[in-house]
Amino acid sequence: FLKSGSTVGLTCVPFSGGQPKGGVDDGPIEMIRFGILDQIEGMGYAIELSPGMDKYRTMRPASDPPLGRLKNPMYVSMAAQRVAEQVREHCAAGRMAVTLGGDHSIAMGTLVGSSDVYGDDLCVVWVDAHADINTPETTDSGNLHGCPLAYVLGICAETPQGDAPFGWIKPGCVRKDRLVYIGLRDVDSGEKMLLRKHNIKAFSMHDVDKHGIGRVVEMALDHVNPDRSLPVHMSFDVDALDPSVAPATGTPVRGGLTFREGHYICEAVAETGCLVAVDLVEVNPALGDPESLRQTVAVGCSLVRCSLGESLL
Ligand code: Z70
Ligand code: MN
Ligand code: MN
Ligand code: MN
Repeated sequence: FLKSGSTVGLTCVPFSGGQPKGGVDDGPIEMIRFGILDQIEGMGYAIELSPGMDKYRTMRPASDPPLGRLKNPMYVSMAAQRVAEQVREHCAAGRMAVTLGGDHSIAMGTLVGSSDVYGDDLCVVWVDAHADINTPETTDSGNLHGCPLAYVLGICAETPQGDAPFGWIKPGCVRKDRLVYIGLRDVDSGEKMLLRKHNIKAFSMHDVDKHGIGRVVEMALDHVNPDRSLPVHMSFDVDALDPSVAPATGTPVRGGLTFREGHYICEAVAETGCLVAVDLVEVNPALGDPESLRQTVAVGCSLVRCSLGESLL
């Protein structure tokens, strides 16, 4: 899909409205301070940066009452809709769409953007401790970063319409049989029911222990993309990594991917040549001491570089 030596379409999304902790909105700026732009250019890519990243902070509506349990529904919807436009433009121009979050609710936008261009060929590899597939009916927390997949898969009990929050999302723009998870270990009971009901493939940390990361990535890609012929969007939540590797994140869960396992996933997906979009989300520089921050920002940048093929010889 994309030629090597091509352009990265970078979208920075300083957004924290999908969950209650401040600081995750500073994820992108900390990754830029750490040198992600120079690092990507140093690999031989040109960068086309989406304009107006400050708008994500200022577009918060004055009034945004909960919708059932859902918190900040209009803010999350508006921000994700803008992400969708920016990612769509990068994909349509044939750029590798790289999106830096921000909390994981922004993936509603990245997935709508990429699927608008690649259609239902699009495969999604979701790397996360969490399944992020709660519907408005199943969510306990009301935090929308736990819900992005429910909207794009179109599995909410009622499909939002028109100007209502999330009414702009085409339900089913991501196919259930083209989604696969790696790294799960903190899945709500309602989410487990949804995964079973919709027959969605998931490789938990148990599977990583049992088969090893090499087999797990191979099985995951075999499920969504057996001929390695379809475009792949990887959405990487840094909390998939063990908290000893990525401590500065809002919901650390012990027993996660090692440094190498996380990087292996990115390398193996890059190696297929099918990658068209990458999200790197949930880096929260406000959580923990300066060394935790540095370590987490550094690993986030490193995962992005590996996804762009840094370690391929
Ligand atoms: C829980 C919820 C979540 C990330 C926490 C947690 C979701 N299932 N996602 N941290 N990144 O609130 O829906
Ligand atoms: Mn701040
Ligand atoms: Mn998570
Ligand atoms: Mn997530």
